[in-house]
Amino acid sequence: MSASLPFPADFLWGAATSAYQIEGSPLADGAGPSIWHEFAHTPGRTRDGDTGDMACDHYRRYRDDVALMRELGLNAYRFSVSWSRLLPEGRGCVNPRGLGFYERLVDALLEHGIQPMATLYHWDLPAALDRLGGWLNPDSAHWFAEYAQVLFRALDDRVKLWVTLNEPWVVVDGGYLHGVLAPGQRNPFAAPVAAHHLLRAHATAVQAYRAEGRQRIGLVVNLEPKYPATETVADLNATMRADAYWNRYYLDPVFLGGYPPELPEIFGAAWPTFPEPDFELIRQPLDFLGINYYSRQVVRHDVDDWPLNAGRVRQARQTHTGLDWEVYPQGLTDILEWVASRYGPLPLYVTENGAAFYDPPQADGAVDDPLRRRYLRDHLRAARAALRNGVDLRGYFAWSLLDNFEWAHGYSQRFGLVHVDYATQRRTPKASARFYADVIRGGGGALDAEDAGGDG
Ligand code: IFM
Repeated sequence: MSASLPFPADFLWGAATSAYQIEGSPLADGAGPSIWHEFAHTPGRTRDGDTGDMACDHYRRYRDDVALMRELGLNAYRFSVSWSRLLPEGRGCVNPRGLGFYERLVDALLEHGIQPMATLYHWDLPAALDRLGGWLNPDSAHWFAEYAQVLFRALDDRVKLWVTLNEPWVVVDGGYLHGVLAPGQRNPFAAPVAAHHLLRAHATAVQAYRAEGRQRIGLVVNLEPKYPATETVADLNATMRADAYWNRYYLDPVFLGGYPPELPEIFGAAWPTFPEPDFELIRQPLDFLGINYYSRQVVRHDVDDWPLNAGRVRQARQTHTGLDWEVYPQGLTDILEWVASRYGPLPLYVTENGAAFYDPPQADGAVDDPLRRRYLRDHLRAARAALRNGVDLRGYFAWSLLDNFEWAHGYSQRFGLVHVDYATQRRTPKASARFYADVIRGGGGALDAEDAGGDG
């Protein structure tokens, strides 16, 4: 394939969001609270006390948002389902009004020729289940499969791509180890247990899907390639540890049947022994893998650091996003190729990729975001390079369709292709959205145009 050849004709050009980050109305129509509702309402947990109470008001404006997707030419949309809208107590009685919202959303997408990719868990565990121990409770796998079954039965005739979990690494690292995300625990002994139960939950839902689902199901992980700062043995070892913790922790058990050997060393006394049969369960064959890619890490051994942080970031300070994440498109090519070679040829999707930059509306209301536009261009080129090198890449989902609630950062970080004025809920496609629409219309050809990406 030459540099200028377009993407495959059936390539999915999408954008992604998640329930708590955009929907608003978290308790509407009989929904139960999620851990994120409770966390955001706890003083001091999010920037400026921001919550998802209103967010992008997507729960009430979803039809307009779907029309906007159509206007931009998207042929796919990745969203997540709020577990506690469907099952207010996390299990037991189904709330038909909660389910009805997702049925109407999926129908609206299909009416507009947009393929839905539905994620079952994007961090918003029902608070009722957290009170029973949440992901630390071994029963969580069964709670999750029961919830998944409700969705499979209702929507498998219309949803062709299902995702069990979004970024289990973040759920555990932020929610159970460092306490910066819901449910806010800081406990190295809890973290590996939560991780293991998430993997069991993923696998149990896949098993349930195989029993009655007819389409395709996969997992989404966040990956960040690790590069040693120097070739010294200490830096190389630190890089291996960082890679095990970030990139192999969830994929090795799913595809290879066991945890990376570095993990017991990293967790020390906090690393438990897991029942052997669990590994057979966890290794369920998947139809695809979704990769969320944002940045890379350059690793240097740091002797004073606790092992989990050994090899903390020493970035070459070039371009960075609003969250201080280095912009490094080559890392996307590298990670896609690494996954394909380590875990075998399987269909891949870039299920999230994007950048937080703040670009306020101009006097005429337009929003110009040259850095995001360039980020998008360069990462799409990087994805295409992986395709050209033989990676079975089936689609790309920009994060995010809309500016939204960026978890503990509240509304201070804007990742959207579309600007949201939170006071009026007015949506304004940014220049990056228009650029993406051009790219989609031309099957990728616009990536090679002279002025692609707004360098100037
Ligand atoms: O906003 C998040 C999303 O919920 C999960 N992946 C990373 C995004 C940017 O931080």
